[in-house]
Amino acid sequence: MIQYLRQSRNSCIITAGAFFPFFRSMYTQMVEVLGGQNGETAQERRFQARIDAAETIEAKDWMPEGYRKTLIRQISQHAHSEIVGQLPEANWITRAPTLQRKAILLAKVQDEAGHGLYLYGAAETLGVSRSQLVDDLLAGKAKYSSIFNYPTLTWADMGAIGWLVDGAAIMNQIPLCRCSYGPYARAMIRICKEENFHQRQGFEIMTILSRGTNAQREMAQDALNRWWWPSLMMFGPPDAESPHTEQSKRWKIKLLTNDELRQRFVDQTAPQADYLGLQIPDPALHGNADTGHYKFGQIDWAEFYNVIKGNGPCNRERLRVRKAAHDDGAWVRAAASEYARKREGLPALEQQI
Ligand code: FAQ
Repeated sequence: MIQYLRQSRNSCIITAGAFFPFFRSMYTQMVEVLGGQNGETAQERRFQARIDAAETIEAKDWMPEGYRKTLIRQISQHAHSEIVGQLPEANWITRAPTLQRKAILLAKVQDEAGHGLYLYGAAETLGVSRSQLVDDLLAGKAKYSSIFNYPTLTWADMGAIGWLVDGAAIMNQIPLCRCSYGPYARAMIRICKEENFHQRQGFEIMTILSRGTNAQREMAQDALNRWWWPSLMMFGPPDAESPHTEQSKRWKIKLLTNDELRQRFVDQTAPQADYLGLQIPDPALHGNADTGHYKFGQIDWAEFYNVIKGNGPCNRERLRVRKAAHDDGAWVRAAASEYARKREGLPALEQQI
């Protein structure tokens, strides 16, 4: 009915507007109030035009509520992934085979904490507090990447995580450096530089193991067997089952779809496995000379949905450890707040000098 009224009113005014400029301006004002044909308001259309023109949206700009909510959801899930993602690797810091390996792994795990902080900071620009986001994570209400719910059983898992998990993360995150929301895009630039180093250190661990003793080669193959399929799941459900992709692409919060990124990852990684002399655990995997892409087998989506519902091998353990770390850090947060409070009472440093 509303649509009918709009159409008949519009056709009437357009005819009159052709003769009288006054009617035309009145018509424009009406559209501002009534919204576009697909129910978008004029403000929303102007916003979409900015996105289409590749303008960057900043925190103080007007944005549709759905855009804000989608960003908060995605950025906070991403931040949680970085923080929870520290746990599987931290498990190996004390057991790294050499002092050098320990130092590298420690630096990597610290980098992940930094990534979490940049991302919580980017989410805060959208009007949500970090403590609220962290509470949601600890209460089990917020998602984080499925990949971090798998156990790290051997040292080769540190290689497989760097090579595959960081490799998948970079594949997904490089396009995000050009996403429409400025604070997120800028955080991603720095994160991607560090992820690149993470991926290389993982590939180097796999190279050393795959050229080592039989036992080391077997350990590397076993890690690849366990991490391959979960790494493909990191990109999210198939496009046909992804409720958010279409709108997120329109808003340029996502630049490529889940399936497009997954395909790029397989195309990049399969030759790397050949170089290592390791076998990707997928009998259906083969290069297709006509398309220039690798075809790969069926992903077990039932496993993916089970993991994101909280029933993966380590979901409960990850949240328990994260919560314990948060509780143990309460005195640090209290001390930092007290320090900040005391400093607020002091004149700025420049004035003191
Ligand atoms: N795990 O409609 P879509 C890293 C959820 S960082 C869990 O396709 P969307 C660094 C999704 O949230 C890794 N949940 O959703 C590192 C949604 O649930 P909701 C994290 C998943 O948002 C390395 C529902 O399924 N990276 O690894 C997953 O358009 C090593 C429907 O899905 C990012 O977060 C999943 N894998 O696309 C750290 C990158 N996939 O909210 C330590 C930014 C989907 O409706 C060590 N995020 N879901 O309840 C993104 O690009 C997107 O959010 C996707 C999902 C692609 C992850």
